[in-house]
Amino acid sequence: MEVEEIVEGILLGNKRALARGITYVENDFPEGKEVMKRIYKHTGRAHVVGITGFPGVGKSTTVSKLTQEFRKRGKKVGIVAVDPGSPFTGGALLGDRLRMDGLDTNRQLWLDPGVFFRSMSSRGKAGGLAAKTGDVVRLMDAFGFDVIMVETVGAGQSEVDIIEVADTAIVVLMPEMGDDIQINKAGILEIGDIYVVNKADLGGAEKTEKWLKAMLMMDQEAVEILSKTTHADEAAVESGEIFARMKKGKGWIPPVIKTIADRGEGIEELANAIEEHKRFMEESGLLKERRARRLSRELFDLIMDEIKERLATDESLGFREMVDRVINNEIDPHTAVEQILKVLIKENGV
Ligand SMILES: Nc1nc2c(ncn2[C@@H]2O[C@H](COP(=O)(O)OP(=O)(O)OP(=O)(O)O)[C@@H](O)[C@H]2O)c(=O)[nH]1
Ligand SMILES: [Mg+2]
Repeated sequence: MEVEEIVEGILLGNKRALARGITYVENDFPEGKEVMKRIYKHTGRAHVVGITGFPGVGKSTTVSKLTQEFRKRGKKVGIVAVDPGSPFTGGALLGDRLRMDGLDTNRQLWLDPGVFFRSMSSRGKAGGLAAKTGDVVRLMDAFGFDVIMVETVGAGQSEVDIIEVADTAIVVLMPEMGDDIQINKAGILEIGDIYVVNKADLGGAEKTEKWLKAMLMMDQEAVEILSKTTHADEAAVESGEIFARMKKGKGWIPPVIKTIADRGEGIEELANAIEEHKRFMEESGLLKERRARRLSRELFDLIMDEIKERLATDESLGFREMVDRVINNEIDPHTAVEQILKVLIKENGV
């Protein structure tokens, strides 16, 4: 398929073109970059939802049920699963999960023009994975999905990066994970816009819920609001009403939602919370802000990558010679950098 055909196909809602475009991007084909350039102005409409959490907590099950819920609400849903399914946790591949839930990835799913699923392996591409995921999301966005969900295992930095492609970040936990310091270490308490305590049928969900709420309350803004409430508000804290009140203030206090994903319990409430967060982000102007921050970081990374690539491949820039001169104490690193930058800038006639 030619670039032109792929771009037109994507804009017309042709899934084969979309799949091909994703393959090009995933494999770093030059055509991938070309496709990305041309579809860019058709992006920015979809709401991107990231779903992360430790292996086996029920992310795929949640994504699958949310897909059904959003379809009921008339929304078209694109799904990206990054490194889905860890065999040791009993986690199923997201594709299998969708199939089990009646959203057959091979038949029904392909017949339903409103759903598209794609998985990406994270093996061997730790560095560029977040950028690639971002591009795949953009292709789906240009295609016309209303909601794009990205599932990723939240256990390290690259996953935290991936969650940053999201307009709404959901962290899925399960009971008895509450006091686990791993959660703090993974930075998970900073990234969530919505928290889900799944597997509520296992018991102990309330404890985890309370712990989470307490941790999330430590947010400075929340402390301020709380300091103005009296002890008579304790009941309001318990019932969650105080959170609703806080949300009406400046900030967003991440709600904590209990679910039993495999039975679909709590999924409607979760979908509501996602829509509520979307509204909040739009109305407060924070969506624009978040996206702007993301884009400036992306541009910065792309520029750095390009410079590194040029220094490594374009011998006329004299990077290797400069390294040798530094090794031989002929020149200091700072002066070397200044001289290389001069060459780089001159080369482009700036
Ligand atoms: N008891 C119980 N089990 C659940 C619930 N939701 C999902 N599970 C089960 O938990 C296991 C893992 O579910 P997945 O949805 O594959 O979890 P995951 O987080 O996507 O797993 P990875 O992708 O491997 O990290 C499966 O056996 C599910 O059937 C729930 O609410 N309660
Ligand atoms: Mg999964």
